[in-house]
Amino acid sequence: MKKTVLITGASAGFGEACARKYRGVQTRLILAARRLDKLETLQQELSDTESLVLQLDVRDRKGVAETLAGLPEPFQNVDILINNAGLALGLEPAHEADLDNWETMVDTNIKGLMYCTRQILPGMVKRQQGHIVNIGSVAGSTPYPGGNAYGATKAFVKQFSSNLRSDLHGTPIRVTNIEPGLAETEFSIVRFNGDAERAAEVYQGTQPLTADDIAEMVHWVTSLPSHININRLEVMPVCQAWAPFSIYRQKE
Ligand code: NDP
Ligand code: 8X3
Repeated sequence: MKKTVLITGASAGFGEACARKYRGVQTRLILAARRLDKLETLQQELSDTESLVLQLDVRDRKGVAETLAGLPEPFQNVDILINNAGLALGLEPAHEADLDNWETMVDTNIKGLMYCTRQILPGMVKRQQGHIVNIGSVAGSTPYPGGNAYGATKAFVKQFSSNLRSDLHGTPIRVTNIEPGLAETEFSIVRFNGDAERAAEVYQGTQPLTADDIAEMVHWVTSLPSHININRLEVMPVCQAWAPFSIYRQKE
């Protein structure tokens, strides 16, 4: 039976790679993001797959509710929701960070994810079928300088995912939080406000994860036998590990 897969943030990075991964006759794709031109180009590339593009800003509560409530046939029954839309803005320490950036990250990574989930979940419960895959981050568990509000939004995603599982206990609906580390996408270009040179430095001399790597994992967790729920999947490239504790020492 065909599965309907809704991907937020399908215009780039992980979301775009997920669309390619789910491509095929067994899938009906719903591709959502703000950049319609990118979605339409992707839709053309995936013309052998039934698909619908949605210009959607996940921060727009009313827009999300109306758009997702009004999905046309045969896209109404979402089987897999990939809550991927998200971003980091800035890397300044908290006392210098731009409060607007913090608000945008909260609005997108937390509130947008809640809006989409709240709209899609009742149908899944009614049909007793579904899988929600949230894209968290290692930043939701591991602090790093400048990660302040971004990491906190991903900590929300981690705990929200676990709490969804608690609420859905007794139903067959699955919830997974995928928590990637260093991965090269448009992520750092967005984080550094379009500064491609600074973004490139983040990955210099490394072999980061790719968007395809993450798509592979998203597809894997949703393809497992229905009695298996991967709760959290933390993944880093081999070149990345945790920092030691930083001890500040007073000068003699
Ligand atoms: P990209 O910048 O490549 O892609 C982000 C996607 O999110 C784009 O499609 C963008 O589309 C969409 N998006 C952003 N804001 C909104 C919005 N308000 N409404 C709808 N869509 C939006 O980054 P990644 O693919 O790397 O990021 C995807 C997710 O993975 C994010 O949640 C990110 O936090 C997370 N992540 C990324 C890691 C990395 O190192 N790359 C590691 C860990 C987690 P558009 O601009 O067209 O709206
Ligand atoms: C993205 C990974 O380490 O840049 O979530 O925060 S990191």
